Amino acid sequence: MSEIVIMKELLGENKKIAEEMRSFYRERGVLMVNIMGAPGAGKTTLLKALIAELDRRGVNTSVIEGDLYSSIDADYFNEKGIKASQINTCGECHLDAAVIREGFDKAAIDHGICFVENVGNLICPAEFDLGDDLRIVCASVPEGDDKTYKYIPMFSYVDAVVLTKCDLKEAVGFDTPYFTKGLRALSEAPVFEVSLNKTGEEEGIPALADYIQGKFNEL
Ligand SMILES: Nc1nc2c(ncn2[C@@H]2O[C@H](COP(=O)(O)OP(=O)(O)O)[C@@H](O)[C@H]2O)c(=O)[nH]1
Ligand SMILES: [Mg+2]
Repeated sequence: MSEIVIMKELLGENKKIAEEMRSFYRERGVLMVNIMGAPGAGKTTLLKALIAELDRRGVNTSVIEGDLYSSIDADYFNEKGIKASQINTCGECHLDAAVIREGFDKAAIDHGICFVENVGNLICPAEFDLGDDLRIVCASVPEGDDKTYKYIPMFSYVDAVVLTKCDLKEAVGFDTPYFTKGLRALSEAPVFEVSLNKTGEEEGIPALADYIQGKFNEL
């Protein structure tokens, strides 16, 4: 069982802590990647595939898992030999920079990529700087193609969008140009289309890994 960090309160000075921590992560050669998205958007599934791909490429990774309760996801990564810590927010709808500092203590690496899986929510996480370098939102196809019109702060905040569950596009009638048009009104963030279904077919992971590894190499 992973050790769990309980998020007791939100600190008002979040931005200040985030800036301090960004410098700290930089000094250690760590790229902090904040993965956001609705519950069930495919964040954990994406992280599993992405980390396996980066591992094959020899890139050092760790994970900070944010969930309301449970340590299932951190346990999975620890069992795979990936350093992972679990933050339980006990009802809070987002993570903040101070709690990520604690999570990093338990999943500390040097010269690598630390992924944060934020709490499933398209609203609050866009307001809290975690001291991260790269902000990615997972938008899953079954959620609908209108989300870029409805969650404006989130889609304005992110550096990249991962369109997950693309294998379901036809089944749910997802209109990709409509989704992208909404995004382009807010941002030039690149869109990565990914499919990771249970039949084992994987699409889109190498391109996303190239993008993230490129950001790491720029540090
Ligand atoms: N069909 C399909 N299902 C997916 C895909 N990615 C994730 N899922 C499923 O979606 C559900 C939620 O995924 P999960 O990674 O736990 O979402 P999270 O809550 O955002 O971390 C699980 O049942 C996954 O197997 C995908 O690309 N295609
Ligand atoms: Mg998850």
